[in-house]
Amino acid sequence: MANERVISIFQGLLEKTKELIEEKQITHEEYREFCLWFDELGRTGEIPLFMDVFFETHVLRGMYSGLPGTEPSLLGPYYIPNEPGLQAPYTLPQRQDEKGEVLFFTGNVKDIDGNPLQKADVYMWQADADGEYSHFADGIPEYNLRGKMKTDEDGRFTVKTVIPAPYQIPTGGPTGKFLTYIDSHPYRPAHLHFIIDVPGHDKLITQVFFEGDPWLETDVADGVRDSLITKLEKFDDHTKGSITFELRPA
Ligand code: MBD
Ligand code: FE
Repeated sequence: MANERVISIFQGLLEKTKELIEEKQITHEEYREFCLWFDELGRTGEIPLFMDVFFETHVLRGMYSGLPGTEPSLLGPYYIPNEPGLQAPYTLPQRQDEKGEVLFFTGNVKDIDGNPLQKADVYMWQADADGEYSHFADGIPEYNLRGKMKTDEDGRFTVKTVIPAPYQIPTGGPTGKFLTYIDSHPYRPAHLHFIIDVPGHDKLITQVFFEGDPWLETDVADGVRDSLITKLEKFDDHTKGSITFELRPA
């Protein structure tokens, strides 16, 4: 990043913060309390969580508003690189007794003119049926419910997984405490995470949500976009869902 840009952004941040402190006449006691809370945010490792919950959506709105193609959504704090490459027919790595309803999810990857994009790299990760992510909760195997796939000759992939539960921000930590202070609930609607990467196109980082989820309207991280909501179809022993991803030219 150019030095001037760093300077201009950091100066803006400082100016607005200083102004706010004086405008709200923040008390010395409030200031001291904030310092302790901020320190706790760092010590508990929740800075990435707090940032993505409160600010990432605004970065995306600034970058992508009005552009054609599938809307990006939050990368969030829980992506882990080097996920296992899976072989078709795809099943996300899961425990033998993995809880939750079986979901067959199909993604159709296209360019903005509707042409299928073959051999796109598709990275997927999600919470389990308890709303927990592997690598961030105890007792879940490495790379559980995480994997890398490729689209077929029709620009499509289908993966067998389980329906994730809505995600709850840990309520005991500083981010959860902050949500209590501001009278906000700690939930994100259930979602699947995707990164779709194919040469010649803008890498798409997005999420897919499910119609009828109780937290769609009030997602604490404000990551929901209408075009990213899919309607699940229930069958006797499984559920199906699908969405079309349209990638912009690079
Ligand atoms: C999540 O699972 C998530 O996707 C985001 C953006 C923030 C917090 C938790
Ligand atoms: Fe998530």
